[in-house]
Amino acid sequence: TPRVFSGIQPSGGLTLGNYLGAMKRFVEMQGPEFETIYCMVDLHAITVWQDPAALTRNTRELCAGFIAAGIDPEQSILFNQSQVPEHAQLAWIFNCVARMGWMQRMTQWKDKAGKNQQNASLGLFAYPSLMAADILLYHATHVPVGEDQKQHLELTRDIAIKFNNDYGVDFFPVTEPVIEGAATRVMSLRDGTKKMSKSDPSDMSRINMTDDADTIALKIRKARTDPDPLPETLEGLEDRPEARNLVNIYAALADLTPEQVIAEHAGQMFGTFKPSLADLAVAKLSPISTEMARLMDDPAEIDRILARGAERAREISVPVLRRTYEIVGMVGAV
Ligand code: AQP
Repeated sequence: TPRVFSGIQPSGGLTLGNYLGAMKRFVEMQGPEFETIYCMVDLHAITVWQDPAALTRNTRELCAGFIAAGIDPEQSILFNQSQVPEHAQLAWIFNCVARMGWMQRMTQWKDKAGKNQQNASLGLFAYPSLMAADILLYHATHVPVGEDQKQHLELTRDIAIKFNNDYGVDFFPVTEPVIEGAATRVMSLRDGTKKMSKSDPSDMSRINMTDDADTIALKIRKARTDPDPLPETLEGLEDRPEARNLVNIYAALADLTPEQVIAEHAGQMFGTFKPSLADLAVAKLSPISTEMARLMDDPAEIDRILARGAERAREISVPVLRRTYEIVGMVGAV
């Protein structure tokens, strides 16, 4: 069976962007067709400063989020990255395969490092190399992600190809990004040109998976829009990024296409559309947040689930790393 791998950073609370762009897709891919492996990528999170206590709490809360959204830790392998040391070990090998120029071209690096690149962490620069290790350690072929991760996945392919060429092997597979659904790029509620993000300083820019019903409704009501009604066709949303974003969110939550949403709501003003969207969002998200809160009452159980997940992950990662070391020529690898 083909293998799916993906991860989410415990760098803050989960957002609606993470849910629609990634987690909802993870749940949909869980089934007999794929072996599914999902990871809290704490090593990625610390590429920018994380308060230690917050990192611990966010990692457990993210695990609760996975389970509450529908990931079954028996069926999928669900674990925390730093508990499987092979990720960091393979990343080092890939740091020696990848080229500086490849990393320099990454838009996430440019965005997150900002103007003062000299002051960004070395880890932030090497982020895509660790991500390649995450994926290739499991020989995963399918990687569900939001649109923003497409470039990193292309780099994962480049690393796999270069490793195979350099060492004359056919060891690492070429991975396929799975970027599907109506909301592969959920935008900020305050600015339709910026993606919704955990680390945006404005809490009004995002919907958090832990927001209560009133907060969700308030954020949607206050979301930036334009004064025009919803158009008759999707083309009418070109150059209206905020309107397009709300339609996409509606579609993804309702499991419809944006075309279907437009067909149902054509001609509506946002004063009418926004309350429908808020009701839909609350109906879909509050069962998840209620379940997250319940799971968070028992952190010891979450830690047990993560420990068991790490054990299962290592059944795959240990032999792959050993074989990699052997290919590279490291003494003691066999
Ligand atoms: N706005 C988004 N729309 C669609 N998908 C999104 N993802 C993130 N934001 C959106 C997808 O969620 C997965 C996990 O993302 P991540 O936590 O690893 O990192 P990120 O992309 O950097 O997410 P954030 O929320 O913006 O975190 P910070 O602020 O810490 O950088 C990925 O599949 C991503 O595509």
